[in-house]
Amino acid sequence: MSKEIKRYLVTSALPYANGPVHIGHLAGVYVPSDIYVRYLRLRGRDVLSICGSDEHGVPITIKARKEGVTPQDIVDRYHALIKRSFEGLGISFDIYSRTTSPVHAVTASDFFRKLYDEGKFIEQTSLQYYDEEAKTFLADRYIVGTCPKCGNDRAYGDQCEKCGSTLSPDELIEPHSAVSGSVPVKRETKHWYLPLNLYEQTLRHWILDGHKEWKSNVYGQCKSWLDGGLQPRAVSRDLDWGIPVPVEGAEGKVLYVWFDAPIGYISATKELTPDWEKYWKDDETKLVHFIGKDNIVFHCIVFPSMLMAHGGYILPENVPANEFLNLEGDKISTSRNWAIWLHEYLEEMPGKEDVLRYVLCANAPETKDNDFTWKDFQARNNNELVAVLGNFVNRALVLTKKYYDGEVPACGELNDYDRATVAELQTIKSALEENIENYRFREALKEAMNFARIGNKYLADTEPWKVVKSDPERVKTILYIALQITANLATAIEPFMPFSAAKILDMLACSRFDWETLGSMELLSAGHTIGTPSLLFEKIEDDVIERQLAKLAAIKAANQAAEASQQVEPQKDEISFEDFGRADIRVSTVKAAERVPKTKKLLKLTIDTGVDTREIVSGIAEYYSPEELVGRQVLVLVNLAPREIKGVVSRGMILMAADASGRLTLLQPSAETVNGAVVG
Ligand code: B3M
Ligand code: ZN
Repeated sequence: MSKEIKRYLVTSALPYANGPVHIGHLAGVYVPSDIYVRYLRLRGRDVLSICGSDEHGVPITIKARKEGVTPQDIVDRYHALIKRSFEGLGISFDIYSRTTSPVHAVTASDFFRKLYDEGKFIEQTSLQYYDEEAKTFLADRYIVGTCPKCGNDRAYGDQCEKCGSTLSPDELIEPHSAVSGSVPVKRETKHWYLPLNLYEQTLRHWILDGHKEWKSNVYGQCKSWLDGGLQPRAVSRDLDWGIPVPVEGAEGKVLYVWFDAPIGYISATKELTPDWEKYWKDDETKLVHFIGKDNIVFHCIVFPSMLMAHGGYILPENVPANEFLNLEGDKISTSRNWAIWLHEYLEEMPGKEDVLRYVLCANAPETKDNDFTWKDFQARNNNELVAVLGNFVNRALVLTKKYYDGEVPACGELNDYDRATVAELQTIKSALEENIENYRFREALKEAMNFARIGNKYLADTEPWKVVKSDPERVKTILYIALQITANLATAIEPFMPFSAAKILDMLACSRFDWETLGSMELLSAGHTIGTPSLLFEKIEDDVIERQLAKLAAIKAANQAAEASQQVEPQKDEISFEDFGRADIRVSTVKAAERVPKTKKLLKLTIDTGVDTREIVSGIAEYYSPEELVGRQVLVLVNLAPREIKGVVSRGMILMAADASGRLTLLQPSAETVNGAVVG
């Protein structure tokens, strides 16, 4: 018999405080978790929503070093920005804490110490890279060298960002320390490991037998980790930023960030309520972790093993991880600034918080990666929020204002169509609940929007604005029903679009309805006076979207230029002085220029080489217009064998610089030079 659920503990992955939050984080984790907790609150359930900044780990120390500030400066900056951004989008955590909090330091070190004292760790000494100048061990990311795969001389000890290869420091050519630049040496160091293999059977039973209902992407990943066999996992690091390992002789060692961070859920709950143990240790609590797919192993394998090793804690009932959201067909990337940052969205699109919540839910990568496009954002706003939800609510309210001075009219006799409409509306509640309880938020949103779709159709079919002259009593019934549907919408959309739900209640001049009343046609009594109607949503015009697309285009161009500047063609084979001497290069002037018909890249140039005047075809049309070339001096290889190109005999070649992205730049003398001057 399944245990009775008395309370809910909902955690959301702690975002790293080394950068802002973007739409990928929101779609993957925070919008779904907020929908879920808002729904539970509406149903009167006892629920805590826990989150906070994940403030330790190597990336934060790297960013701090790059900026010449302390890691604390970095996390203070981004913790505040992230917290403010979540609040701006209506993400309603009950606490948004941080892992540099004093409560967390105590909680995490006590947790470690208990496992240490009870012999739950393996101690192992291994050889790690050490920087003798900076007197510090080096995490893999702190070792740089040449990638053995592609020759990139700025590859890291764990990854080459140019070719994407996963590396180990031993594979790097000429490895050196990113801290001091010196060549690192190997030195013995002791660390503690959690023997995950000891929990493998228990995990197999708990997950593979006990949670077949988990989302297939989560269940599948857990199965492959378990089938691959679990290994002991390091829970400490040689780093000076993090929670110090609370063991004698562990100077310079801190808890591994993935050991420390999940305990942040527990410490945040402690900060929130003295009853924290009820939520974490009582098996009548339902614990749900909202995360992205890259965190599945930590929340389904590592953290549960830690909790089992410690003893006394409940395990998660579900971990509904989402897949990834892409942006305009490209992977979202913090390092390449290829993202829509939440704080920028809130600045640039004030009043459109619910539009983003709506689009990210409607497009959520619940079972597979999905793509966000600004065109789709505009279409959903204009065709669904404005044209259906906004239009319906506005009509119901404006007509009530117009015909009855804002008073809810009495409902007359229902006809068959009314009854059929009401019956259809009353099927929504259970479908909405079923989908939310099973983390299918895209489907749930469609159900909530059905109140507006059915309402819109009801008004379009009954046409009160036409009937009002011939049958005013009928119109009272029609608008009475339309107003009840509007009141239902305020409840149904609250988890998804809390700002709009509040606006509807305000326009109806009433307070929140109880979730259990969903589907009722008696929420607003006849005679109740509504407030002032206003538009819930505004149409988004093309120029707004074009500005956002232009912003992304500029980011893409900057990335291409940056990548090109990093990619240098390897040097060609050596040639003799005589070899080079055979090339005859002259300073020349462009006398005329025109596009070669039916081609995108070619120009036909008439060139005065000083030796003669000739025609040369050059593939520079994408970079230079004919007008800007006439009169310009260029360098021409004049003794190149003639070639016919698109019907033009081209005699020679104009010298260009081509970077790795293919961008072409003209080479020209630094001062006016006589045509025919020999280049050597
Ligand atoms: N800081 C977020 C990430 O991997 C990571 C989650 C911690 S939850 C305990 O993007
Ligand atoms: Zn590489």
